[in-house]
Order: sequence, then structure tokens, then C-alpha cells
Amino acid sequence: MGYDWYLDFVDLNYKPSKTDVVCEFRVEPAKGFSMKEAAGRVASESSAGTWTTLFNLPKRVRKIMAIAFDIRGNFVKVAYPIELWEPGNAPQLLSGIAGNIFGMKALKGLRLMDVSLPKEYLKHFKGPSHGVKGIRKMMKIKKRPITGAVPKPKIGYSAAEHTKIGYETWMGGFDIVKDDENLTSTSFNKFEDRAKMMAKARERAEKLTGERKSAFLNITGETKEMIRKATLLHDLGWEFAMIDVVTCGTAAVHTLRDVCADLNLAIHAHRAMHAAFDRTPNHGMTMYFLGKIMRMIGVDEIHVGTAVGKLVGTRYEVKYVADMLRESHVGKDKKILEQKWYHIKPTLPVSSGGLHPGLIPEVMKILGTECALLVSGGIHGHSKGTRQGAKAAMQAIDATMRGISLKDYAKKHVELKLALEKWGTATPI
Ligand code: CAP
Ligand code: MG
Repeated sequence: MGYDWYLDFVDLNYKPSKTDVVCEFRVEPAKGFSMKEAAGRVASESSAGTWTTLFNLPKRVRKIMAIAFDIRGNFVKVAYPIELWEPGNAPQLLSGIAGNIFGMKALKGLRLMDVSLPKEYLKHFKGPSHGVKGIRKMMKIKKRPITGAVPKPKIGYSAAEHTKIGYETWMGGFDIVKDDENLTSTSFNKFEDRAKMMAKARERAEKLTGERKSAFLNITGETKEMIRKATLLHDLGWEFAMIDVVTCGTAAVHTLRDVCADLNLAIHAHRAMHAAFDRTPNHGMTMYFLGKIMRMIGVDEIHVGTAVGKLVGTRYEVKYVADMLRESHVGKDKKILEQKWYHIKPTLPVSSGGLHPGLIPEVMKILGTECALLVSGGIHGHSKGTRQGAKAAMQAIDATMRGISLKDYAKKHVELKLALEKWGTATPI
């Protein structure tokens, strides 16, 4: 039938070169296809191949074909020669390794698990402009997790109402007030109004507390509009811009990475829509992969989940993604694909979604202190209000950092006591 060509993309004796981009896939062949045939199709369609042998094939193609070189159970590793890739073009990488292959009839399921990016590929990306150290320096927080909250309801407040809740959040001891992912600029809460009112309120909160306070204002939108909003944030003295990186796409994030770096803004990346790709275990792509691409492009912090909160994600996944984001070299033991980050700074993992003070020790057991914790419903739902709720969450962090149980700490900290009375240590669903 002229399909034999697919097997040209499989060579189990091939040893990847230092400059190859290497992907790991979980492949489930459709009925009637062997693993080898399925693996060949993945390597072919994601690189140079088509469904049949060709009448005309430039010699060069043999050199740039991807090779499926390792098949273990359902897991397949594919090596892609560096010549396939345009320097600094993240969408092109995705169009290859995360493109047509997901729709092939010969595959029942396909999951892109990970990619190992060689120095030769990474050198065309700048990574985060601030990174973990830069953020800590900016916020003047040395050791503890950075704390933030989203005013809830997530959309519906006017700019003034939003600011009032934000002010309470800061006064309760939190560092950051974050916009929600679907709050951008609406008739009842214009971005400009919010950014300006919040800037004034932050000044007051900083004066009164003597602490550094900031906000993640959501600039998500059309790229030129994002640039305009980022510039406004800079002009108002803000330190961060928030972007929904999955819905905006890698090209826009890349553009904004450079714009924000020039404006000295760090990027807070929200991952809304990631679960459309990473939730089904046998298809799509992992959060690990997605997070890796975002660190490469240059977001300074990104959501990784909580494991113990309201959204799906196991402890193992959350920690595994967080470590990849903040370490300079992972997979040294080769149990997972090795990744050296070279010049690329670490990205701060952000844990969010259904957290409340009673869950803080658990989440810190998983993530440690090098993270940001967003506790929103879990402070605004406190029986005495937002300020006391934020105090309770800060007390829970304090207790955990000092190795004291929340139960003991609550004896002398009434805000924490009330939070524990309301939520205990329950996982919300
Ligand atoms: C958290 C949150 C975040 C989620 C996103 C929300 O609020 O603002 O969008 O955390 O999930 O709307 O759910 P709560 P993830 O603290 O009130 O749950 O961080 O996993 O991407
Ligand atoms: Mg949200």
C-alpha cells in the first residue's frame, strides 16, 4: 500500500546526538497497528513525513527525519534533528511535536509527556527576566512562600469594590492581590480604573504596614492591547503583569516576555485552559511539558496546582512540575528526560485553587517554601472577613515554617482558630 515509509522513522539502534530535541510520548496504537507502526507515524508526521512514499525526495530529508529510537511498553522516545527547528520559534516547535500527530487515526491515544531541549535549541530563548531570585528581591521576601489572593467573586466587583477587598487582603499581611483569569477590562471594572485605584491603595497599605505589596493585574487579550496595558502597569509603578498564557498562546507570551522585560515587569502566568490538554491521562500533553515551554519562553511564575485543593493533580505531579520549574538541572539519573537549563532562570511555582489555612502545612510539605501560595476563597470566606482571613493564612505559614502544629498555634491566634473551626483540614471539591 506504500505505507512502508513510516518504518523508516524507527531505528531502535539510533543514539540521539547532543543537539537533538528529544520527546517522550505515551502512544496507544489503534486496533490493528503495532507499537512500531504507531511510533513511526508519530515521528513521521511530527517531522518530515506524509502518509505515503514520495516520487520526489530531496536527499536532505534523510538528515532531518525524526527517529523513534526507544520503545518501552507504551512509551516512545523520538529524536528530532536540530535542523528541523527555526531558532526561537516556539509555535513552530508545537506545530511539530504537538501538532497533527494528535489526530492520527492509527493512534487511539497520544500523550506528549516531556521534551528535552538541548543547549543548541535553548540558546535562542531568554527565559524569565526576573526569575525566582528577582521576584523575591522585588518583594523583599527572603524565605517564606509569597502570598496572594484573588478577590472573589472572581468577576462582578467594580474597580472600587475590587480595590477595597484588595486593600483588606494586603492589610491582613498578604503580599499580592491577583486578578482572576477571566477578569480583564469590563464595563463595570475597567482595567485602567482598577490599575490606578489599586496603585493608590497599595501606597497606603505599604505605608501602614511597612511591607512591600504588589498586584497581578490581568492584561490577557490581543497582543498589541497587552503591550498597551503592560506599559500602563509600568507607568503606574507596578512590578508584575499577569497573562493567561495558554489562552493567549506561545507567540503572544514570547512577545510579551520581551516587552515586559524592557518595562522591568515580571510575568505571572495563569494556566487557564491547560486541563483541556492535560487532564485526560492517555491523550494531550502533560502540565510538565507545558510548564517547560513556558519557562523556556520566559514566564517568571506559573500555576502548578495544589494536590490538596479543589482542582485535579496528584502530589507527585505538582512537585514534579514545580521542581522542573525551579531547578537548574533535572533528570540527572536519566529516569526522566534530562534537562539542563543553562542560562535560563528558574520560574516560581504557584499553588492555587481551593486552598485555606488548614491546608497550608500539607501544601508546604509538597512544595516547600520556594513557591507562591494563592489563598482566595480561603481568606474571603473567613467568618470575620478578608483581613482576618489573610491573617489566619499568614499564621498558618508562620506555624508551618516554625514546625508548630496549626492546632497548637491556633491556641494563641484567634484568626487561625476561627479558620480551622470553619474549614478544618478538609479538601474542597
Ligand atoms: C483560585 C483561582 C485560580 C485557580 C486556578 C480560581 O481561587 O483563582 O484560578 O487556582 O487553578 O478561580 O479558582 P480559590 P490552578 O483560591 O478561591 O480556589 O492554579 O490550578 O491553575
Ligand atoms: Mg481563578
